[in-house]
Amino acid sequence: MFVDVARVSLKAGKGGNGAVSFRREIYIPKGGPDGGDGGKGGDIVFKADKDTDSLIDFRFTPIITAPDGKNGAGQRAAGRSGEDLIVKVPIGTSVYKMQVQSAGDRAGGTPTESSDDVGEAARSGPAERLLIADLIKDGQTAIIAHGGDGGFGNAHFKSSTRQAPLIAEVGEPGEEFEAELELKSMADVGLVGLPNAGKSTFLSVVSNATPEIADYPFTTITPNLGVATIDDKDLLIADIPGLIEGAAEGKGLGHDFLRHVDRTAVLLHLIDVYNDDAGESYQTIRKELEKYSDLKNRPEIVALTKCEGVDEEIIKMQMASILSKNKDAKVFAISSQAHQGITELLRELSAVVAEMSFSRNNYRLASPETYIPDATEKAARRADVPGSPAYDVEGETVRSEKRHSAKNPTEIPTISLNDNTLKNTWKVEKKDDVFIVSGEKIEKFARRTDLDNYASLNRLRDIMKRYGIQAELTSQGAEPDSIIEIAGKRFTLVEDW
Ligand SMILES: Nc1nc2c(ncn2[C@@H]2O[C@H](COP(=O)(O)OP(=O)(O)OP(=O)(O)O)[C@@H](O)[C@H]2O)c(=O)[nH]1
Ligand SMILES: [Mg+2]
Repeated sequence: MFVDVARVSLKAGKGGNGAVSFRREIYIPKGGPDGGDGGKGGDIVFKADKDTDSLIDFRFTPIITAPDGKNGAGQRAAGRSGEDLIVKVPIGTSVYKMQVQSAGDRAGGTPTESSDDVGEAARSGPAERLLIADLIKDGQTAIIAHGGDGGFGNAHFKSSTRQAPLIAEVGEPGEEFEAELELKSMADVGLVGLPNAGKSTFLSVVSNATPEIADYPFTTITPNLGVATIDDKDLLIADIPGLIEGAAEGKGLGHDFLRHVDRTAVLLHLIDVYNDDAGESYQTIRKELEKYSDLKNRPEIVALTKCEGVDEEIIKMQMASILSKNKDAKVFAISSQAHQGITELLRELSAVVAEMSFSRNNYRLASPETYIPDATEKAARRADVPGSPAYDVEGETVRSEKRHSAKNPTEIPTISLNDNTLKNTWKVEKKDDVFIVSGEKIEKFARRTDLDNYASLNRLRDIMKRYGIQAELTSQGAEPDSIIEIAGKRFTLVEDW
C-alpha cells in the first residue's frame, strides 16, 4: 500500500534528575557535595533514507518514544543519556508539528510541550501545522523532538555562601507533540492533465517505469516515478492520477496527489488531441492547479498527445485554441505510441530543469521561506541554552562544558546578542488570581526546578529576584501567598505560605 501522509505522536526522552549527595570518606567527616548530573533524554531524529519509499510504517507505529536519561548519583557520577532514536523516512518527507491553540492560551507565551497542554488544547481548538523539517537528501537528518536536559547535581551548586547545597535540579521533560508527515516526491518533471490524456503512456515510453495504462479514466490511482535520460542527463518524472473539474473540492480522485509534483521544476501538461476543444481542457486543469498552492506559477510545457496520423490542420487548430487561453504557452505535438516529437520535448524539459536549477531548491522545500537546519546544526544552536555563560546566574557557578557540545565546533553559529536578549525577556500576566510568568529562560529554569525541594524552589525564587521578576510581581499586586505559575509549575511567591 502506498501511504504518503501519516500522523504520529512523538515523545522525546526526559532528562535524568541531578543527585544530592555528599562525599563520604573515612577520615573526612564532612565531605563536599558530589551529586552528579542527570543524563540528557534521547532526541527523536528523522533520517531521509533512499531505501524507504512510503510512510506506511507509521500506520503501524503511530507512537514514537525516545528513552529517558538516567538520574545522576553520588561521587559525581553522571546519569547515562537516553540514546537518540533514529527513524528512517523516505526522501521528500516534510514534517509538520501540529500546534493547537487552546482557547485561553497565554498571549505571547512560548508554546509548551507538556502533555497536559496537548490534552487541554486538543479539546479546544483546531490544529495549525508548523513545518519543522523537510528531508530532501539521502542521509539528511533532523532532530524532530528534543530530549530534555538532565538536571544538575548538587556538585554544581557549591559557592562560598553555600557550602553544603541541598539543591539539585530535576531533568527537563522531553518534547512531546503530534506530528503530521507528508511525502512529496522529489521529481524534476510532473505530469498533469485530464484522465486518459496519455500521461502514463508517456512515462512508460520515456523511462524505465511500467505504469498501468488503459483506455478508461483514472487508471492511475497512485503516483508513478520513472527516470528518462536525454543527452546524458537524467530527469525524474512523476506521473499522477488525472485531474477533473472540481478536483479541489474532491471530485474524481481529488487533488491531494498534486503534492507529488509540488517540488518539480516544470509541469508537463498533456492534452489529448482528440478532445473537443484543447483550449477548454487546458483551462480546466489550469483552474485546478490554481486552487492548489503556488503550482500555477510553476514553469509549464504543454503537449498535445496521440498526434500520430492526425491532420496537421486539426493539430494547428487545437494549438491555436490553447494559445487563445494563454498566449505564452509553449505547445508541442507528440505521439508516445509512434515516438514522434518525444526527443524534442524531453530536450525542452531538460533545458527548463537546468534553467531552474538555480532557484530549484526553493521548489524542493516544502516552504521556500523556511530554512531548516539539519541535526548537527541544531545541536550546535542548542549549545546556547544551559552551558553558555548566558545561562549562568550571578553568584552561581554552573559548569557544563560537555553539555550540548556540537559535533563539529567550527559549525557553531554565532549567537547574536539579540537572540540572548530575546531569551532573557519575560513577562508577567495575571489570570484569575494566578500570576503567570512566561519567557524562554525563566521557563527553562522552572522546568528544572524540583518543587518538592525547598532549596531548589528558593533558588528559582532567587533567580526571579535577579531577573527583576519579583519586583514586577509585587508592583502588579502580588502578595507573599500569591500563586505564581511558570511553565505550568505553581508555587507561592514567598516560602512557607
Ligand atoms: N493512439 C494513441 N493512443 C495513445 C497514445 N498515448 C496514450 N494512448 C492511449 O490513451 C489511453 C490512456 O492512456 P494512459 O496513459 O493510461 O492515460 P493517463 O493520462 O495515464 O490516464 P489516467 O491514469 O486515467 O489519468 C490508453 O488507451 C493509451 O493506449 C498515443 O500516443 N497514441
Ligand atoms: Mg495514468
